[in-house]
Order: sequence, then structure tokens, then C-alpha cells
Amino acid sequence: MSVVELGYMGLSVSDADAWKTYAGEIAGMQVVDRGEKDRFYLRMDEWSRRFTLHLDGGDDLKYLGWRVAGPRELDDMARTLEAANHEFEIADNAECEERGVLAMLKLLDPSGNPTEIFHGPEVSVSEPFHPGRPMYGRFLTGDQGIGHLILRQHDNEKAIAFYEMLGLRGGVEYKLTLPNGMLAQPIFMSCNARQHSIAFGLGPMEKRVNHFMFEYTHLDDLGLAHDEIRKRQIDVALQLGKHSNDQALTFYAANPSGWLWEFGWGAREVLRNSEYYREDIFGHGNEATGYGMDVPL
Ligand code: MBD
Ligand code: FE
Repeated sequence: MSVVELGYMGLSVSDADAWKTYAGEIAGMQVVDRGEKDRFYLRMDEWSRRFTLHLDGGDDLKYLGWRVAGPRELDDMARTLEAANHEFEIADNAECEERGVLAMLKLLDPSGNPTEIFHGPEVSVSEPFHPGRPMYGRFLTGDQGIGHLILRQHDNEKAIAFYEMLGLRGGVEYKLTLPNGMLAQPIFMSCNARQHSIAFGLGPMEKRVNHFMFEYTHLDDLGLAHDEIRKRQIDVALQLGKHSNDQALTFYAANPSGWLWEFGWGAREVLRNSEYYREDIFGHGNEATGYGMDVPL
């Protein structure tokens, strides 16, 4: 039994207008503002929402939503957490309604990142996805979820054990020699065909999240986004390049909350057997510093 995808995220943000421009006009997501004072939503596909942006002044990850297949699997997950003595709450109807899911469990991961495990997202079939700017293709979601993120973890072994309990698998995929001579051995974990849904172990982090990676189905949408980022002189922490593990063509640009979005295209699917790398295929040169991505790839 396993989670099947990283299904949604909640973000704390301070600058709503800047976020609408960044996510809508630059990235191409659909901005949904229902006139609620404290939040708005982003769509990437037919789901009613993939992001909820909470206007609470924080500029960080607020919670993560992991999907399981259905009610039976959510029950099984609750039994697994009980057996491991890992505390959780069962969300009430109002909380589920607020998230647009049929049922969910609420817990913390070993580093205190608020985590929700749910089934049954609301899918808005009568309102087709409408991108925030013209697009050649779509966001690659489906059974690979919304993308991946680098999550702050204080204890890699505890983190691996927790995410294995949720059904993810993975381990070290790079050995990187840092400028200070130390070795970084980041860990990547997956729960579906997406090469990884979470990663950690790249060094100390100020925020809960270093970056969120999402993928376009068409290369030209990555190119259009890159042009917009450059035209607006938004900080780019890692220039265009291809990672060795997922082999996606990506670049990392600062979002209005001061952490990174990794814009990507063309990732390969997760491998069956483990491998590791000492560098990327090409590119990913370091540019803007201070975003926790000053690593030699
Ligand atoms: C990634 O997506 C990533 O963010 C890093 C740092 C290394 C490999 C793949
Ligand atoms: Fe990444």
C-alpha cells in the first residue's frame, strides 16, 4: 500500500498579485480567485485546484497533500500509522470540504512538515483547465502528480523511514563535492513513474521547501516561460541544464516568496535499479546565489 502521487500543496504567501503574475502569466497555471479574502487557487489540470495560496504573510510551504487510491487505502494508511505509533488526526467534514477531498488524515513528517494523506480530489469536469497564458501543451500531471519538491529534513534516516512507511522508495543518487570540500549525498524518493516526488539532504535550509519542480508536456512552453523570466529579470539560481537522474531540461527561478520553482520538460521515468552520479549531463550553471542551490552540479 502506498501513496500514489503528490497531489496538492498549500503555500503561505504575502504578495498575492506577484504570485498571480508568476504562476499565471509566466508559468501558465490557471489562477482561480473566488473572492475569498484569505486565499486563492492554482489549477494545472482538471482538478479543481492543485495549489491553495494562503495570504497569511508567511512565504513558505504550508502543507503537502499525498493521494491514496481510495477509502480502503486511506484506512490501511491509518492502520500503518497507528502500528508505527505515528500521531495523526482524521480531518472532519469541514476540513475535507475546504481542501476539496473526500477524506484525509493530518500529520507531521519527522521534520514537522504538515502532511495530509487524502483520497478523492474534486475534479471540475464542467470547467476545463484554462491556462493563465497561451500554451502549446499542458502541465504533465496525471498519475505522476504535480511534480517534486526538496523538503527540509533534519535527520535523513528518519525521513527515509517515514516516507518508506508512506510507500515511497529511493535513496542517494548523487555524490557532490561542495566548494567547502564536504560531500553532499542528496536522497530522492518516488511513488509513481515520476523519477522523484521528494528529495532532501542537500544542506541546511531556511524554509521548509527549497524548490518545487513541475513539467510541461511541450518544450516550447518551457522556452516561453524562460523568456518571460529573463525579460522580467527574475533571479535564476540554476541556468538551463539537464539533471542526470530524471534527465529533465530545467532551470530554477525565484518565486515571489523567495524560494525556487524548477521549470522543466522531458524527464525520463524512474529507474527500477539504483544508480548514482557525480555531476549533471550539462548546464545548470550557478547564477543568483542565496537560494540554497549553490551546489556544483
Ligand atoms: C533535481 O530535480 C534536483 O533538484 C537536483 C538538485 C538534483 C537532481 C534532480
Ligand atoms: Fe529538483
